Amino acid sequence: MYHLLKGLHEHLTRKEEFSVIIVGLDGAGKTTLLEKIKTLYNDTPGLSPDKIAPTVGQNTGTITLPSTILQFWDLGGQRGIRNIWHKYYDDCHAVVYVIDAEDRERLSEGWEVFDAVLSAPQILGVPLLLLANKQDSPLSLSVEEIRHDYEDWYQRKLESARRDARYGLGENEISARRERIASLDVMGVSAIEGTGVRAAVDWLFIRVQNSRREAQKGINT
Ligand SMILES: Nc1nc2c(ncn2[C@@H]2O[C@H](COP(=O)(O)OP(=O)(O)OP(=O)(O)O)[C@@H](O)[C@H]2O)c(=O)[nH]1
Ligand SMILES: [Mg+2]
Repeated sequence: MYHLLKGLHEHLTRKEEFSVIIVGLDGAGKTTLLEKIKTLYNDTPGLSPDKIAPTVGQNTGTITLPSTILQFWDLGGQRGIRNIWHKYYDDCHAVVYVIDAEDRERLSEGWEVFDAVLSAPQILGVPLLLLANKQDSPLSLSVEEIRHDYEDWYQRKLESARRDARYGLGENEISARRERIASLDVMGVSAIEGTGVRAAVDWLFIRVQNSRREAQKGINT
């Protein structure tokens, strides 16, 4: 009887685990964000910003929410390390792309890399959140400006692809991409100050739960 009750209790209190990858250019603030998430949600605080060095490889962190464990994988963003990101795509339940909203000179590079993430087939149906980081800086673009900048960049890319038919995108790919852009959620955060970070984690929590339900519906129908 004890074992039966213990098993039942374990079943009822079992927490589901979801993996979230955090990607973006080097210097975007991914590790600062992860450490802030740890500080906000765990008893043991994460590293303070002055202790954070550029990431070579990955950092991980786990937080516990009602009936859910979110495991974060913060992947290094330097050019030479980006080619390992795809190894994490198959097993992730959500993707966070961090853009440095303060660094106008690197926005195009940031969109180039974002575009490659968006078009990875393994994460087509996976919730994707774009975070415009460094909102504490008066030089940063706002969420609206970041969204427009990305849309402008994408239009320019489409136009140059049309001019050069060799690199043209298929119509199906264009419309799939358009849908994804239209439904893209963009949120503003300051990883240093923590502003907007709880809202971003709430978004992830809701979206991983929903996509799990969608997947279950798919299995049951
Ligand atoms: N003003 C401001 N600076 C930030 C913020 N978040 C990060 N930074 C700074 O941006 C720099 C890079 O931060 P990291 O967290 O190391 O960036 P990263 O994306 O992990 O970089 P890689 O590990 O190289 O991929 C550091 O100097 C941080 O202090 C923020 O919200 N506001
Ligand atoms: Mg880092």
